[in-house]
Amino acid sequence: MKSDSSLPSKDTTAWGRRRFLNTAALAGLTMGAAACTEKESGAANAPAAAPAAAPDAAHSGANATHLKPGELDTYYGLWSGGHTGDMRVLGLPSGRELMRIPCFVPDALVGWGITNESKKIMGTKPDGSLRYTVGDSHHTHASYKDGNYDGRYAWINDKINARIARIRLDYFICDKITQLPNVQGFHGIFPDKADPVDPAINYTTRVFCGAEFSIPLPNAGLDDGSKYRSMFTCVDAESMEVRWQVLIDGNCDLTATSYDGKLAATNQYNIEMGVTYEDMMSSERDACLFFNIARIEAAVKAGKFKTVGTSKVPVVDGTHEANQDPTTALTAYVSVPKNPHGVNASPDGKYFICAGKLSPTATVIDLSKVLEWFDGKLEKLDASIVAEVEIGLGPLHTAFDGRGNAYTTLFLDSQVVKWNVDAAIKFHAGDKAAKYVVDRIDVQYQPGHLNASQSETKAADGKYLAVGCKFSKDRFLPVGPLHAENEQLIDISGDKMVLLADHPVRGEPHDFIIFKRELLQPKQVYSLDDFPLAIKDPKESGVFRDGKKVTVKMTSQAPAFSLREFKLKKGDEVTLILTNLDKIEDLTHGFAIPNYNVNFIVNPQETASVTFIADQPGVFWCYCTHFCHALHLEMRTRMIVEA
Ligand code: K7E
Ligand code: CUA
Ligand code: CA
Repeated sequence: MKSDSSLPSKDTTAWGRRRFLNTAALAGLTMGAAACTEKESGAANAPAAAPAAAPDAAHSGANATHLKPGELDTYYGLWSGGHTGDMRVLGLPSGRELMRIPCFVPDALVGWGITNESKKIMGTKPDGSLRYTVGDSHHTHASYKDGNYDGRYAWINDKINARIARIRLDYFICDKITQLPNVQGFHGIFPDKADPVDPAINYTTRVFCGAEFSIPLPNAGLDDGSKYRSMFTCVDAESMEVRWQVLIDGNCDLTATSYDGKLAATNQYNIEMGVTYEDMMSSERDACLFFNIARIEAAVKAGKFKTVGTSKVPVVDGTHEANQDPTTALTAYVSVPKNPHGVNASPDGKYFICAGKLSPTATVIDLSKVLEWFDGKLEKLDASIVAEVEIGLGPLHTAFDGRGNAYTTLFLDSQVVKWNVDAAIKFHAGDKAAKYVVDRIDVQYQPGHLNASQSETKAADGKYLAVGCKFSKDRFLPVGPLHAENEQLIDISGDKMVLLADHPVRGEPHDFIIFKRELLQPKQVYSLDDFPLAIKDPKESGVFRDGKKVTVKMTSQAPAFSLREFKLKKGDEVTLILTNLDKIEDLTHGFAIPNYNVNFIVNPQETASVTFIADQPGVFWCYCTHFCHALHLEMRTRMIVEA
């Protein structure tokens, strides 16, 4: 057993608290059935030995976080927003939140879920109201070209309603949302990085989605849990239509893709296909399930699929039974220890790494060997496992520095462990002198996701590592029972990890990516032509009546709307279209209608519209809600609804 007892142990208060948390977490989360308990771990597993970073050690890393006023960050971070169902844009290393891009849940600042344009993207019921107003976003990843981000798109999942949203990274807006058919608990998401067949397509054209929960197919309320199934879904990156699905044994969780486009994978924690947590952890090993993308698409092309329920999406058979012959198999189930969590692709393109969660291990799978198996040249699929090493308690997610080191969160240990992949492979191969654990750092507390700058690209640069801690406990001023979570930034440029900063974050921190700012070229002013309803000249403004249907056309130019008032009749169905004719960067106007539940913004050269029934007679001062001018408060128009 690997031991890194060379690292100093210090019985600080933080250390004591960590022990307490571990015991509680183990008791509460795994009912003592995890591979080991805290007590045993000291003897049986790599001991968690690093002292907490002393407060005075903060900011002493080579990479500072503090930016002077006016200084710009050097990295963008795209963060999944958790329950607010949005994507957060951060500047790093400062950790400043720059933007929230609403996707799945209405947003009162921009009028997301209020304007007709955003409602169309979010999806409505027949009566025009929003189909969903809750979301739970976990994972976000961006489009690739040549193994690095190309700044076109990012995608984000909604676990509650199985929706995938696409963000345009030129305007930082959500432009499409697709609900996946016949799945629940859509969790992992990852774009491909190349086409498996056509080498000219060295960029993202597919997005893979893993469904965590199994359900009856079709979902007709079957109670027999053994018949529930889960599927792996491929969405077209451009059209956002669902291309195909794979029926599998077990479930999906996180998702990873290879740099050559040939393989995608999902970790599976429920190969038992259990419906209770005891069932789900009854097996000592679960799996990392690989998908042979070229073969799946050939099968779809050859018509070797069925459909489920009312969905027309082709579903191919990826079950064990149908994929016994490696040379025709669409899927390959590599065995990994008990209830693994994240699966991450190393930046050298060689490995997928599964974190053990209920096993204190990380499993390194050699992708070239998985491909050999698909070619019929590797007898045992599990021979693709080139390392399975103990790293600490509750491993969840892994990031990379581009120098051969992996960084894995240890949920139960409240640590990040830095380990060397090559040394782990050597150790696994029998070289017991190979020291693969390089460093450990305490984090505060119970970390889930982590990611390093450029970690999931070929250009991993090993500078910053951010960690999403699920608990903040004593790190911030108390604000009642609901605590902020704690996102921490760590300098990984040297041999030792150095904690740089704590940032409170509204729940629930999950996945994020960090990349160089040069990779994005955001546009700051829209083009009028982007909007079919644009009112290009203030002279086109007015009230246009067609029976009870009324269209109000208006423009904004600081500090005035083009209409000083507009008259409606009670009961009119009103569509109000507003174009912001201001062309200046940062000159946004808002439009609120009192008592009508309307508020939205129009950015420079943007057009937005709202539709409502003028059901309350009276005078309503519609006003600009976005400070735009010295006469911002005077920027109003009267909506007069005649009884
Ligand atoms: Cu990506 Cu948080 Cu949904 Cu792991 S999950 S922590
Ligand atoms: Cu326009 Cu304030
Ligand atoms: Ca299991």
